[in-house]
Parts: sequence; C-alpha cells; structure tokens
Amino acid sequence: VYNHTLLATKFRSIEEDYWHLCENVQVWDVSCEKQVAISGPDAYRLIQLMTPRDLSKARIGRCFYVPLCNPQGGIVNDPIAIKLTENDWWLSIADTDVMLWAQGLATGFNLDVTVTEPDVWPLAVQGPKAEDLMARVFGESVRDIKFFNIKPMSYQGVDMQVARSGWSKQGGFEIYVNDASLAGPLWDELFAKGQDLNVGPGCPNLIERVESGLLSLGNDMGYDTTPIECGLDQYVSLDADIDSLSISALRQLVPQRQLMGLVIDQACTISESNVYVDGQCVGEITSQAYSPKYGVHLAFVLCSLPALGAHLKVDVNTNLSVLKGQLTTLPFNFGALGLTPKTPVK
Ligand code: THG
Repeated sequence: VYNHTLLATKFRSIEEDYWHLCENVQVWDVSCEKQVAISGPDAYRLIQLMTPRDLSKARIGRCFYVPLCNPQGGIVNDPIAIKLTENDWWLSIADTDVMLWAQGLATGFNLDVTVTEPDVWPLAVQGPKAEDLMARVFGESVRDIKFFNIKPMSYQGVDMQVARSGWSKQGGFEIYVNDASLAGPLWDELFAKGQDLNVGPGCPNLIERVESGLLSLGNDMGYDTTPIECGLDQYVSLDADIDSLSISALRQLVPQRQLMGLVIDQACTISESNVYVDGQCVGEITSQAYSPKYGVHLAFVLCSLPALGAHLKVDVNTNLSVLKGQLTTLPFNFGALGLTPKTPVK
C-alpha cells in the first residue's frame, strides 16, 4: 500500500521482472504516485517553503526531483515537482500525506493558493523499448521530449501531460492519465502495439532501483534523516537566497550519518540489519538486493560517521557466516568496483 493505494511489487518474480525491464518495455500502473496540485499566485512561494532546492528559475514544462523538508531538515517527501504554468504546479508524491501539510502551510502563511488532489494518475512506460512503443501510441514527436521535460500529448483527442521520467534507470516515459474513461483503452493499446517489443506489465523493481541507487522514502530516508545525510546534496541549494522552511537547519547541520552503498561479493541472505567494525555497530542496512547482473549482493547502509571513521570494510551477518562487505559511494560505480555486467541466463 502506497499513498493509501495498492501498488504491485512483482508480476513474475522480482528477478524475471528485472531482466524483462532491462531488455524490453514494461507498463507500470503507478497511480499511487498521486498528484498534489498547487495553483494560484502564491504557488511557487508555497512549494519553495516546502523544498530546500532553489526553484526560483524553474521553467514551464520542466520536472524537478525535490526533497520536501520540515524545519529540522527531515525529509517529509521526495516528489517530482512539475511546473505546468506560471501559477500551476503538481507534486507527484512518494508515500506520505503531502496535501494536508501543504494546506496547513497555505493557511498558516496566508497564501493565495488552492491545494487539491486532482483526478490525474501516472502510468509509466519503462525500459529500452519504451520510446518506440510510445511513438506508436502518441506519435513520433514523443521522441523529442527530453529527460525530465513534460508536455501535453493528445490521446484520442484528450491532452495528457507526458514526461520523460520514471522510477528506473532503463529509460522511459510517464503519462499523467487525466480521463478515467481512456485509461483502459490506453492500457490495451500499449499492449496491442507492443506485442513485437515483448511488452509486459511491471512495477518499480527492487533489484533495478537498488542497482541504480534510487532511494525509497520510508525505507532509506524519512522524517528523521536529512537530504544531506542521504546523499541528495545536489537537490539542496544551500547557497541560494530562498525562503524555505528547512534551509537554515540544513545550512547549520554537521552530518553525523551518511547513506552509503555496500557490496558483498557473493550471493547471500543478510540476517541482521546492523553492520559492524571490530564488533561495534557502525550502520544499519535500509534496502538490499542480489544483483544478478553483477553477481554481488548490494545494499544501502545508513552509517554513523563517528563510529565508522575511515573504515570501508564492514562485517555483515548472513545465512552463510559473517561476510566482509565493501562500503562505497552512491550511486554504485560498478566499473570502478571492477564489476562487469552479465547477460541473463535464458
Ligand atoms: N514518478 C512520478 N512520481 C513519483 C516517482 C516517479 N513519485 C514518487 C517517487 N517516484 C519520487 N521519487 C523519485 C526519485 C528519483 C527520481 C524520480 C522520483 C529520478 N531521479 C533521477 C536520478 O536519480 O537520476 C533524476 C533526478 C533529477 O535529475 O532531477 O528520476 O518516479 N511521476
């Protein structure tokens, strides 16, 4: 359950879905990624209060990955902010109740905005063959949409926003479906026109997102972690002159923790989330998956910097024994780790 809405976690097995996603095209019902629409003369002001990322120069038709933070710097949500017109934004949210918080801020700061959850539901088309499939359904001009840009595309005479985005690193698009009566026909057309592309149903995939270093709200980050600790520094504008609830806390923060990657060079089942150096706990695993492409077990670990010191090898309790894991920066740089990708066993 994500945003009070059902979301599939797998269709065949997580590993079969993974290989299919990396080689073909999948259609994902990610309607749980709800939209919070903020409209009115103070729309930008409200969004800037919520995020420490500078959106003052944002252009219409662009998408922005933005941490939303409370006054302590803790992460409330990590949506995609979409600027549709000068006074109309959507926040395509992760799994916490943003509308209520936004409405509270709008009231408290006496802002001239309306905050609603519109009847708009994302449908993702992901994978290396996504562009070809989208061109067959929406026309060739869909190929011109650049990464994290969005524009209205006509489907059966109805304009729907279409962005080049999605929660995988395999490439693809997201269709913001705004007409329930067209959702079924659109789904069926994507499957009919994608048969020779081996189209299949899919959903955000654990293996792919861990390999790609995509963080999950509620697992790898949340109210008690800041974007700096989670490695989202590039989405925090510490030096910008912005009016944001969290910016002064984030400027003052001396991070005591850091989210890092962990690589164990064999398949295993991790039996305890704590990891150790010389018997002392130095961090906690927040997500993990075996990578069939690289033949290693991968994890994200929220490390205590004082406890970790300069160590990069940690002890991990597994079903096999205590195994050594290598800590590394995120996203994983497999080449630098000496790992080369394998192709699937068919
Ligand atoms: N699509 C839509 N809504 C969403 C998600 C989505 N809402 C919830 C969740 N996913 C929000 N979280 C993310 C996290 C990362 C990215 C998108 C949404 C992402 N990041 C890119 C990266 O890490 O390379 C690029 C970020 C950037 O450069 O701005 O795509 O997936 N509709």
